[in-house]
Amino acid sequence: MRIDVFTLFPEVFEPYLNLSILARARERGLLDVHLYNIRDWTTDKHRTVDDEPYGGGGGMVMKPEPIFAAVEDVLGRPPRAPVILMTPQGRPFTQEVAWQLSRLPRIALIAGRYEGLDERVREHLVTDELSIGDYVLTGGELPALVVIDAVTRLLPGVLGDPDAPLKDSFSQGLLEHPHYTRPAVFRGWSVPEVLRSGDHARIARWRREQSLRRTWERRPDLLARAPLTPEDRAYLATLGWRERSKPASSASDAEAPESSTN
Ligand code: 9D3
Repeated sequence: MRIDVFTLFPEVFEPYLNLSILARARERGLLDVHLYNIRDWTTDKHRTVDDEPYGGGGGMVMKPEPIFAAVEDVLGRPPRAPVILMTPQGRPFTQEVAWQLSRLPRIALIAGRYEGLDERVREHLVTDELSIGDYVLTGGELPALVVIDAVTRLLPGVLGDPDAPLKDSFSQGLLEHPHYTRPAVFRGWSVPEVLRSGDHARIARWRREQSLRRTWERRPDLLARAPLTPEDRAYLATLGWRERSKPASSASDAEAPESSTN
């Protein structure tokens, strides 16, 4: 997969892209990231990328010309791949969106700065807009890295176990069960006996129940969409969960769990 990134701060991306799984994916040719500095497409002496907003008010707005020039130079005119703008107003970036993007041969990401960019970029260049969540960052660079990271680990061959991404908690629709490693006792805190029992059926059941319990306690909104077996439902019922009718719902209208001990 090829990802072209358009940014005013390409140097922000390099250290992270050169680490661990992303570095290996790049070395192996599974991921081909190209970083472009939008400022390189300015034509004035001061390399101006922003200007005051029409209509007044504070802040600065990214000028359209260098962004159009950069993207069209690299992707053609019209661009021959999706052009995705990272913006707080975008549609939510989820694991499902990551899967969809991972199936594309090429995408372009625009990371904005300042109060935003000229609306004509959105209207006539951008094909999709993504947000990574409801909090305010100083720019689109970290969101672009988040997208690259989440998408790359889904590319065929990137992870050792080809089924690993399918087992991810968000692909399963539930939060993960607890994990333990040696030592069996640390500061007097023991690893749950079941995990050392060697009884794989019992271990699988325990993990499933922990996963269901955690999801119910922390993210009850996820349960409405998760694929649940009759056994799952029976276990959840013992925790106080009741099957709800499912409107096209959001996190805020899911029923909260009782506060509980572990
Ligand atoms: C002053 C009004 N702000 C809107 C909330 C303007 C504004 C703030 C911060 C415009 C851009 C930004 C920088 N953020 C991003 O570019 C961004 C972002 C984010 O801040 N949160 C979650 N996802 C994203 S994707 C891009």
